[in-house]
Amino acid sequence: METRSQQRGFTLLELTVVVLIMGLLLGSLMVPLSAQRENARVREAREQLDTVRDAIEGFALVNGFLPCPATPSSNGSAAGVAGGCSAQHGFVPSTTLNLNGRRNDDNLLLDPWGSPLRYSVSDSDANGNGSWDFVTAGEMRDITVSGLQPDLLVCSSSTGASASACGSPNNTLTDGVPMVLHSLGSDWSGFSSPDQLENVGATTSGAGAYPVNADDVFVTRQFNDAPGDEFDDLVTWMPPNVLYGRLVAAGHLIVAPPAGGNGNGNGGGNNGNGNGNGGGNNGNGNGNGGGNNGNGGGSGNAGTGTGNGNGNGNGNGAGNGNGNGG
Ligand SMILES: [Ca+2]
Ligand SMILES: [Ca+2]
Ligand SMILES: [Ca+2]
Repeated sequence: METRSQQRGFTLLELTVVVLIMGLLLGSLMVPLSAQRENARVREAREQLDTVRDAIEGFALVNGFLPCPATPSSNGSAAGVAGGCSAQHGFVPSTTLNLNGRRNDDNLLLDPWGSPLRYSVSDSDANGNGSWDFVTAGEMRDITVSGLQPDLLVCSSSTGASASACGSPNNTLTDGVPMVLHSLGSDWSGFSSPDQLENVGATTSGAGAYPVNADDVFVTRQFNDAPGDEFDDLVTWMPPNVLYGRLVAAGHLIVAPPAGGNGNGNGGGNNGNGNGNGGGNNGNGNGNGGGNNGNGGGSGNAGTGTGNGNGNGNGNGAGNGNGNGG
């Protein structure tokens, strides 16, 4: 007798819950095709940025420095000039990196939305010799890990940021990186939010006109499609310690300057003597030349830890000394 009540059907509440769950499931299957396509483009762009970053790292492992950005007139090649790059902010040097992919008439590698991928490098000159440290052969090795000062910054907002700082620690995503890669996303042809404008602050000269960054600061944050606060840029970068670690392993970079070296030279003639001492952090050299009117000079090379000394005596005596610190 009492078993009939246990065989009852669903209550109205239970049916309502079932219908609700089915509705949610159907709704999730009915994501508009355009949204699915857009999600696929975002995934494709992220993979593309990763591939380009790997290629740039590979270039650095072979050469010991980063490639310069391409410009609209460099046909996809790294646009280097004496002492640096023709532009700090430009485009992926896809020809130099042998990258495959769709390109435009200026031979610039395009993202899935048809806009050239942006690429920027640090123009820091920590040793003050007038050459950009990260793109000049041998500079990173001379300066060493302890002296390099990459100057590109990625912030979580443009609010409070200056041309060379994020403004506060909690607005700072990176504290100086050697390179940044960047896709303008689907709204590349028109946008107005300050955070997206921070990523493009100028127009390149040359064969085409594409906006590129104008200072050291980039922004990345959550996607948002609210007009005026919209953000769909994709920004990635190479953490300096990742780059340094791999370059050290490859023998292109050392962690700190070597200990100083000593050089001694002795010249003949009347009494020519030269002595040189090279320091690591602060190179010093001393040379002494004997003879009737001896002259001595010396120099030390910080970074390489080498010293050179030269002594000259006027009785045709000359001395040269070279020392290497290790
Ligand atoms: Ca330099
Ligand atoms: Ca955008
Ligand atoms: Ca900027």
